[in-house]
Amino acid sequence: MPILRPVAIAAATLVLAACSSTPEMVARTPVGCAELASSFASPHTRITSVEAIAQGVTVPGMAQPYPMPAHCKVTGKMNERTGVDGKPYAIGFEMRLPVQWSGRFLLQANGGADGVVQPAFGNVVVNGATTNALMQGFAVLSSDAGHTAESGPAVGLVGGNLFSVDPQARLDYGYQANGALAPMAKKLIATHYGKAPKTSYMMGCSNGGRHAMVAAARYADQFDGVLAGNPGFNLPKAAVQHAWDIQAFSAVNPDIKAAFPPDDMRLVANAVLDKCDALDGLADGMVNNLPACQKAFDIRALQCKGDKGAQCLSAAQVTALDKVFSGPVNSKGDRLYSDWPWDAGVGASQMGFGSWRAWKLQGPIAGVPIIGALGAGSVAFTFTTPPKPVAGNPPALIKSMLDYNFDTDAPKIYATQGLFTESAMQFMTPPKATELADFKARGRKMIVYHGTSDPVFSYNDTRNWYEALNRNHQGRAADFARLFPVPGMNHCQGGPATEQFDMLSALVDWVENGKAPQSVVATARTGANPDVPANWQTAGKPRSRPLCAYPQMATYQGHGDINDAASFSCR
Ligand SMILES: [Ca+2]
Repeated sequence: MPILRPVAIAAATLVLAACSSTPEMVARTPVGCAELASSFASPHTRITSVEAIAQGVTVPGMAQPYPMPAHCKVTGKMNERTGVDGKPYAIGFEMRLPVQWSGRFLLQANGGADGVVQPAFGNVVVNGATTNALMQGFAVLSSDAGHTAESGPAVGLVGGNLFSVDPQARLDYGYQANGALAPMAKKLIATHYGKAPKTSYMMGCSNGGRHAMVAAARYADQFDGVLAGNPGFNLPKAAVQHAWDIQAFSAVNPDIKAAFPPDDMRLVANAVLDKCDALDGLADGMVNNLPACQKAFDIRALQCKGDKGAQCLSAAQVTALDKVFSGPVNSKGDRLYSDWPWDAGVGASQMGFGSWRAWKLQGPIAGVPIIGALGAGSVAFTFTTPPKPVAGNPPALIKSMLDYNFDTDAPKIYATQGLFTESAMQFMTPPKATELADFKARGRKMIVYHGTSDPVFSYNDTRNWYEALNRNHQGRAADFARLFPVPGMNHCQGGPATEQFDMLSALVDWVENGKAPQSVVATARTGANPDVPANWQTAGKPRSRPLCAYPQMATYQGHGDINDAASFSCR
């Protein structure tokens, strides 16, 4: 079937003369959904299915069963090959192309160890989203980042990381999959709609936030705007912290979940509120003045004078938390990752994949903290060079963390060997992240948000990155990059927080209308998020707050409903 009719070629030539678009991105005769399977051609790319989906599909996890608009769903594979382990590899992807297209493209970066093509709806928050990119008319792409997660009893809890014995799969996971996907997706858009996207975006949280920051550093030519949530931009270093935490908690009790029962972590959270809540001018259960809080709060004040009781912590518990929040060091005292802020969200115990408790102390799988399951597997297979395989059962994973040596094992995140030509720090982290010279020169825009009670990636690490970026740009980083701390939020979701927001629209407004965001209104999922206190509402309307661009913070104006964002300003 011909893709280009003569008249279309003439039109394409005219467009080529008028602008600098690459030949494959110029206007063409649109190719319908059904025809894409046979008509779309791109190097090393195979379309495996196309499906026209009628309006009305709903997406799990959203605040309501919003109907998705009619769209064309395309699935495919890029760069199919056999790995050094003899297994088949490819960059699996899915693209959803709405009938009513806004002219925008979004690369939805997924999280965790990737390995699954999550549906390409472009949800802007993990849970309770009230909108998504597909609803807003974006063409959305999602991928598995170049490998397929393995499952089953034989691989246990490390199936998501087995890909890492293959050097190319590591590079794809780190950055190369997105580098291959973006131009292909734009070509697919140009084929289907007859014109290239007018603007392109990348969005993700957690490891997806890392993907987004890596794209800002490596692929500034591809994306006009980047939205990075709770970004694991130093993921291998954060993984070293996993071992540090497991060792600290195990010193209190070898059964980590028993080291800090939920009541003890709530005690810590309440003590933080006692010292810090009012420092921002309003005792409302939220710590907006995080810097002042760090000076005011001292975990040692919680230590029992005598026996352990309900209102104090044992000496071993205080030592462990102090160690965890100070961050890992080697025997010379060199800092191996970051310190962490004391905040009101550390008592969050929602047993999903976002909460402080689930990551650090007691996860949803076999009661093992996620840092000891997913985290230990990543350390062993993905961030250590050469890989140091570990069995996928909880005792073996925990033991690998207990045996981890901060003098001899931690340096392996910087190691290369043989076919592994890039270290974990090289393939996972954004190069020259505190410079972003190309990104800025091209006029790109970036929004980063980060829950201040994130248990996986320290908010302090992100704040320090932003401070360094700001120094390197003579105090004017805000011209192109802004950081929005989310008080109390845990890992991309959850916690006693207003964690329902649409940063994507704010980013679009900045990129396309030049309107730099000072604040973004966020809402608490009162009633739906169990970490949100019941009184965070007024007459049934849930609490809202402005999220403020760092270093500003939401400040009560002294009058008006304390559950209404309109009573606050960013100062
Ligand atoms: Ca407060």
